Amino acid sequence: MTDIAADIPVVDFDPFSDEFLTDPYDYHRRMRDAGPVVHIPKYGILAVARHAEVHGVLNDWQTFISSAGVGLANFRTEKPFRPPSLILEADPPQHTRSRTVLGRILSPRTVQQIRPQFQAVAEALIDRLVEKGTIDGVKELGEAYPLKVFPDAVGLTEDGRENLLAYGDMVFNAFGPRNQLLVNAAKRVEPLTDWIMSNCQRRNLRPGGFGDQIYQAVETGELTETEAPMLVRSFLSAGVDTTVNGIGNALWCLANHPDQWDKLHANPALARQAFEESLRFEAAVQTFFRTASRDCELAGVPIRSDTKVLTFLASANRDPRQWQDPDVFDIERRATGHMTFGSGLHGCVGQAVARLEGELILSTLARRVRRIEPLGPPTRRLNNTLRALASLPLKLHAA
Ligand code: HEM
Ligand code: OVM
Repeated sequence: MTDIAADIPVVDFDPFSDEFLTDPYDYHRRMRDAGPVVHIPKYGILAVARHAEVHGVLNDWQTFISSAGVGLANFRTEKPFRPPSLILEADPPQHTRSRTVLGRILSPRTVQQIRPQFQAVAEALIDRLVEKGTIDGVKELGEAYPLKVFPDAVGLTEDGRENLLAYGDMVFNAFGPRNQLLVNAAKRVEPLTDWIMSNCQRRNLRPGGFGDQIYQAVETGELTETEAPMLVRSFLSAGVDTTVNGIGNALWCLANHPDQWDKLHANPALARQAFEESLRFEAAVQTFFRTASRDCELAGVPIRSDTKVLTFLASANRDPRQWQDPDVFDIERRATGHMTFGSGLHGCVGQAVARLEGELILSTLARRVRRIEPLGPPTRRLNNTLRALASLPLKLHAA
């Protein structure tokens, strides 16, 4: 642990406790109001919860690095639970090598190409669910859709795809402390590691898919043989649980704000904006860490080299210093500038794919469903990083 100046405002709660994770918003407000940088003694870390400082930290990658890990663990002193990601947990120049390839594979042109297929699956799935009427919005829509379209696009075989959910749950829990959430997730995922790594091998990836395209970068000399499977692993780690919860949270927002649903139903062209506002309002990814690479200052606050800094993306999204009426869910507001995809060098490389999935689910629902009725309260799935639902009982009223 590094020494932290005594005059930095202290907040004495645990951002990875069940109470905090269940309902973080009041804690977020207290952190924002305490100061631009706060001290969380429980973990010997600093944190930023205002939009300006979250943005500032994420856009200064030389001072606030990722290669010491973007979770609580400091890779300089603690062994990572798995070999570090070559993109997420890397700084330039390694980051640049990886990002160039993944950025090209997930380019706007690719997204245009996959759109018809992603749309057809959304329509077939939603037709079936509307006919059924009563559904679990998490299992049957939030999970079912990404679990079909994303592995198809990567080029995975059919069997075992549900393993991606448990793996993602583990990866995102592992950014937090070794609490009970992580211990439980680790137990579930232990038998799946072999499946994951074997699905990162070229022989198991359909020619032409995102996974195979990573291996094509080995042929051109951009990547090495050992880098390729590790970057496929990044897709399998980051590409499913994120959109599952992005879609699940959007359904939850819309089911609970019938006036906003009515607007979307009247004008399905608002689907993209509605998904963006849901990402702001209920951020699927709540937090990421950085590590100070040198003694520095942030908003006038001195920070020692090697200090872990926790960025509260979800809190930046509701900072009244940045947003008008931040606690109002309004699908017609300009929600861009939210921090749910991060910002700067590491800003989500998959965000165009994520937006495509969200848009297609919401526009298809808007056209086929008159009303989304919540049937009782949802249940939460607590995760150290993700804002996730376990179930969301809904009745879909056909249009
Ligand atoms: C990076 C969120 C979907 C792949 C990130 C970061 C965030 C994020 C916050 C930045 C991490 C940091 O700064 O340390 C989300 C959310 C998603 C989503 C909320 C869905 C709603 C996806 C998808 C893919 C993906 C669909 C894959 C196709 C990645 C990768 C990185 C990343 C590989 C690392 C980028 C880098 O370090 O340069 N994502 N993501 N994400 N995301 Fe996403
Ligand atoms: C990766 C990775 C894992 C989890 C999340 C993520 C949000 C990336 O393995 O590169 O981005």
